[in-house]
Amino acid sequence: MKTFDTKLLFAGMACIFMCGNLMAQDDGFNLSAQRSEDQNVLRIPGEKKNHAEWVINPTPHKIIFDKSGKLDISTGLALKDKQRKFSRDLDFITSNAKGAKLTVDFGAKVSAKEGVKAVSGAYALSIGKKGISIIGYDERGAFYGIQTLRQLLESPMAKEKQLPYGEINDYPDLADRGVVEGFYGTPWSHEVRISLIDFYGKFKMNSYLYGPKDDPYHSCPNWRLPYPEKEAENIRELIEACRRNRVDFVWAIHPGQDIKWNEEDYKNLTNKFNWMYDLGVRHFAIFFDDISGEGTNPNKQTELLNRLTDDFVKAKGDVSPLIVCPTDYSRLWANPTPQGSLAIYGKTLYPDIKVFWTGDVVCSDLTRETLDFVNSRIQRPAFYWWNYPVTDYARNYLLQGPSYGLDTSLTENEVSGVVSNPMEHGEASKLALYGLADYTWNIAAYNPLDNWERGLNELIPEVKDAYRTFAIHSCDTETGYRRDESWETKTFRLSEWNDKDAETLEKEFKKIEHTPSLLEANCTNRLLLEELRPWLVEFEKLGIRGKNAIELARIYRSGGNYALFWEKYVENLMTPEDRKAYEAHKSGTMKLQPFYENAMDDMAFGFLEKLTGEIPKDYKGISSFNNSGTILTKLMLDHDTATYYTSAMLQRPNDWIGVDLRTSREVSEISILQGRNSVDDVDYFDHALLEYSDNGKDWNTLMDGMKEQYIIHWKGEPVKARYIRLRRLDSERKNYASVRSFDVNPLRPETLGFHFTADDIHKAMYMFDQSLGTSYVINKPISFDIPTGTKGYTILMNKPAVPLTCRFFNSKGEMLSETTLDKPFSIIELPDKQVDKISLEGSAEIYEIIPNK
Ligand code: 14T
Repeated sequence: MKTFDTKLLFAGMACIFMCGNLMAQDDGFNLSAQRSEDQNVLRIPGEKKNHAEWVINPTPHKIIFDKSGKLDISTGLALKDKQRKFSRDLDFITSNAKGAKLTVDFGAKVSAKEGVKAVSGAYALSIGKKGISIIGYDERGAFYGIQTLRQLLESPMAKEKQLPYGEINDYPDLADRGVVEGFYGTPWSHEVRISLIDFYGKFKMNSYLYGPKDDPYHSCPNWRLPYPEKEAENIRELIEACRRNRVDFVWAIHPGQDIKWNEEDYKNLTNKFNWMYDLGVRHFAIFFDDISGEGTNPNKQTELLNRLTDDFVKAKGDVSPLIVCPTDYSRLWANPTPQGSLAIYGKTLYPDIKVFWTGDVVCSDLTRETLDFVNSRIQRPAFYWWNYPVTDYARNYLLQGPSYGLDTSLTENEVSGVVSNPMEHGEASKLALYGLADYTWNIAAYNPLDNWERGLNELIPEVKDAYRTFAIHSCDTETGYRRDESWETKTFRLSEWNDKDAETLEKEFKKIEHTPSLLEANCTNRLLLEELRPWLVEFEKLGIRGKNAIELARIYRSGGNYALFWEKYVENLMTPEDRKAYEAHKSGTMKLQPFYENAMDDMAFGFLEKLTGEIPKDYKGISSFNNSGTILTKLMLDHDTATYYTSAMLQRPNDWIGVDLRTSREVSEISILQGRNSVDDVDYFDHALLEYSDNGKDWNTLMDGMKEQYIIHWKGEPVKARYIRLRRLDSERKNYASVRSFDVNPLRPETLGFHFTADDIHKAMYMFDQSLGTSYVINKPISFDIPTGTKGYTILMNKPAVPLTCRFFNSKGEMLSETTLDKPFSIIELPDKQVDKISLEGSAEIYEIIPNK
């Protein structure tokens, strides 16, 4: 499998003229940082409805039930399948020649009589004295009528096997509705693909575009070669599954990275198309996304598509018009001028060829504005490629939120169709697809929140509530295409504590803790459960630590028992392994984890303040970017230069990144590491100013006009400041901004004021830094001199793996006595004799050694 990052290079190339800089790094360079998803989190429109009567997805255009009578179907139905097409589709019905009649028919003529709209997929369904009739405009329409009937029979109102008399008249708003398997990463398994195709049919989606980036026979290097027999057989089966579900199987080719515009490659392409035709493919697409070089030439692209239309599509006679994804598929880097490729497409491409568009950025909302932009250039309504719920750029998230961000005033005049590009987790993508199916069918009636509620019930009816709990807290991407999350949960800072809110939140955390086992025990969709599992494991842990944080806050607030508080506090900290595991499968990033982090930090801060009587020395990251309220800023304060805070959005004039020292302090030294490295990174302010402020309003300059400086160091006459920041000055640069470390008054062993020894004194000094955000793991003995006036020490550590032996020495180096420390909260009282030095031996993680005066 190719990895996303290397593949992404091409997309980055495409955006060079937009980003205005060359990306110098190649090895392992993460191009996803070039993306520009805007960081606004919009609320979810719509509201939950009461579905006591019926649930039909997608929402029908016209549905009327009358109270004049009911049709009894308890004895079964007598089927009249006039054109003998649907026997396999009606297996949900008990057949009985003496039961009420069920007629199924289709065709332009019969359907016109019933007032059915003349578009593919339209149908009328009526229930009356004479039985049930389903009339489709075409076969697909009748099939959809059957889907509606099935859902009606599963609805609450059919419980007693009595259907009220009524009429449904229904049709799709858009001609193309469905899915593009277009992501980077492990392509879907055959089993999941089949399960998804059944899902498309059930919910009236009619397009499945096959284009997984990591299928070598779709893309480079093997696009010229026929599929090996096993893969070919699978494709035949997919086509058959699509046929059963009246879905168009569209096979896409991605030849652009190494295509030569010569006769030989033209032949290679038609050969491949012919092989695919022989497997049964009748719908074709060509993707020119994420490529560089010769292949991007729009004149050659359109020439190829037109020629293929003449020589292949028209020659075959039963092949649909082609679909193309241009290299300029997003406004982010599309050349808007009349010379740009979109305009060239508009001028030269045959009008029936459909053209993809992803919106203003790669993952973005479907808006009228973005369609106005593209349609006026390509001279046709665009085919929208919605990059949701795809997570190939953020694989540690599972997107389980509502499908929203789709303008409900659009029509087929602006958008010819919409397909979703899902996650590599196909089953877990169904929730989002349930929404897209609804939107594309009945745009004006689309209610994202209600659709989501219904979708949960469709996917895991056995334990809908548990799935809901998981899903509502697993929506956002943190820095990608932002989605609202945990919208029913109220979190708070410790300073805003009230018992009622705390109890409610505690209940939610408990619910979260129990959600995974409920799903494991009850969810019957094995494939779905397998996809969710790694996230469920982390979700349970999140529930536990959140619940514990609240319990801990009660102890903290009661103020008394320091030892108990500290013991429980360290127990509830995440270890580096915990963090790594959570990082790989994240949920609750918008509210729950930040609650945990903030609550733990706030308590640590307050606790240390109580113990020392001084304001602790740790500080907070702040910035002009709207992710600065999150815990991401911690990554520049963790004394680990491998991790960094990133704006995750393009830098703009006057953007800044800095710290809040929580109180006014004397500042005499500042050390900043910008960028993700100091060699050739692009994510930094290449023209910057260092400034400070005591009130957050009036700023004074410390260093001005710094150009292309990753490493920033200031040392000088102390200034009084609470806020320090690095501000962007005029620059052409439009990348993200990242900071690896932002150190104010950096601590040094020699400035601590006493002598100490340890195997790594640069890390060991964090035992004396008046911050609980840092710690040191001792396995080898350490020792430190005791400043005069010290009466003893409080040691804050985790439960020692090997109890610490604490030895006291006099100035001659003679040992006076020793004692054992085995509690996380340990107090050392100095013996009466003249003690000069202490040594500690054992094994523990020490957060802080606090002198008691
Ligand atoms: F074809 C396009 F419409 C498209 O969206 N192409 C890719 C797609 O395969 C991928 O799944 C999607 C989401 O990550 O984004 C496109 O790929 C990109 C785009 C970038 F801006 C990959 C890296 C980028 F930096």
